[in-house]
Amino acid sequence: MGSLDDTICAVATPMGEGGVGIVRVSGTHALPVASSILRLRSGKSLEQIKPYKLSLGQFIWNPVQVGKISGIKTSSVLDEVLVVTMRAPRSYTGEDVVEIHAHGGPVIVNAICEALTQAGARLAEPGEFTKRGFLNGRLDLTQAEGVLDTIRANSLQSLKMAQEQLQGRLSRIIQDQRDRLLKLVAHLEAGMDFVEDDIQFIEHSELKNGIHLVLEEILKLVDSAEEGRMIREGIRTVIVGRPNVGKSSLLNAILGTNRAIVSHIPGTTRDVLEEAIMVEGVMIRLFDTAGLRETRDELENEGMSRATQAIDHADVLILAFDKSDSLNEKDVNFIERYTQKPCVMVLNKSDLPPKYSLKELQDIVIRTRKNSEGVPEEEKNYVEVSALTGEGIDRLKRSIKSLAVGRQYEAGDSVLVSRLRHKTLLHNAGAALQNALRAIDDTLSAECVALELRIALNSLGEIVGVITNEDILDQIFREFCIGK
Ligand SMILES: Nc1nc2c(ncn2[C@@H]2O[C@H](COP(=O)(O)OP(=O)(O)OP(=O)(O)O)[C@@H](O)[C@H]2O)c(=O)[nH]1
Ligand SMILES: [Mg+2]
Repeated sequence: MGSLDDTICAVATPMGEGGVGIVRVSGTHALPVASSILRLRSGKSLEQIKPYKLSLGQFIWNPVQVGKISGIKTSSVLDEVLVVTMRAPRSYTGEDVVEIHAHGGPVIVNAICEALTQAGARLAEPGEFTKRGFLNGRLDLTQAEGVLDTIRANSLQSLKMAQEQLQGRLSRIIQDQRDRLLKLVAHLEAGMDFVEDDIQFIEHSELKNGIHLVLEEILKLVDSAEEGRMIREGIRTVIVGRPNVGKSSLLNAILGTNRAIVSHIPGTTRDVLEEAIMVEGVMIRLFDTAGLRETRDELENEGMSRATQAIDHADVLILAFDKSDSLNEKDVNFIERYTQKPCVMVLNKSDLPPKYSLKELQDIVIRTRKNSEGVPEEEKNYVEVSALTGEGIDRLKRSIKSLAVGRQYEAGDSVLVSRLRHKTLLHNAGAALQNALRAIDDTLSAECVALELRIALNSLGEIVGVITNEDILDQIFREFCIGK
């Protein structure tokens, strides 16, 4: 990515027709560069107007600058615009920034960018504004990622989580743990200089206590990562069951549309169908799959192999049963195979005379799973529904959501980690701290303990970006759009 000395510009709003199109300019020369293509109604230059206040003006097509391309020979007004300046360091990038609010048409915003580049700016790369904000200390790396997650949020809960990250809740926890560790390392390393005199700057018990406290916080964050990921990406929920139990009918009933083909012929569904719904602000990604049975039908077998792949990647399974058809050996096998993941047991066709009760199914599940370490049985994980009449469908939706996303987060008192990058680095930090504790127990030298603490410190530093390199930054900012 280009140097910080350049003045950059880009269209900040999506390309296409709209009420407004915003072009952003940032850098040391942002004001003079933008001034040269604008004429303000007040007659003032951008340097003279009050920052953070909108001013009315015109975008002037200056033939000296861009006439070569357009063929227009005389100076002409191409749009009426509103302009705002933000002065360094009190701007998103930490530099002087100008925003030009024009009408939202691709020709207008592109012409403004073209004129700006003729006047000395350069087109920004994806994420370059945010990267400058990071390099100028306006936000740390987790906050920059929070910006991206805010833009990409697919549900209200994922937006809330992204905003918490942007506001620095995760950063603060990480920084607090780094500060604690830095103090411990400082004591430890001070003691290393006086090892001959047998002077200890920190007692073993105090050192261990301190490490335990940090480790506890880190493990809490690692534990939250699954839930965080599901809130960010949506809960992958796969409907599984024997043919004809009503899986596709369930998908349709949950969506409230006629999305999947339904028929009385077993083996109707072949491809995996995906649709999304929102439940209490969380996105549920629903997958309908082919019914599972033994068959020689080539296409059906392909469907089942796709179903199996979907099951492998699922966060939650909806195990669908037909309550109007007796349970048999196959259902028991089925339960054995698929209840290792969090699942909601759905007894469909509750509008028809039942062949067994919910309690009977529950007993089979408990018997089948007694030696497994699956998710504990809970009443709420069993739902009787009728895909035909819609009875029980709302309860089913809430069950899926509450199985994946805990109440703790919704109560607003815990911070969730949602990115694999953070989880991996936290995991590394935790492992180093555990090594440090072992080194103390094995009475290894202070150097060994300090080394592990330094590894943990580096991992935590990488999360917030205190420690970083160009590759990591490029990887993170590449994900952004141009103009952000
Ligand atoms: N009475 C009643 N019939 C239902 C209900 N749900 C589904 N059916 C019927 O059951 C039959 C099978 O439904 P599907 O939704 O195609 O079943 P499926 O599990 O997707 O079947 P495959 O795709 O073949 O695996 C159809 O005739 C549906 O109309 C229900 O709640 N009540
Ligand atoms: Mg089907």
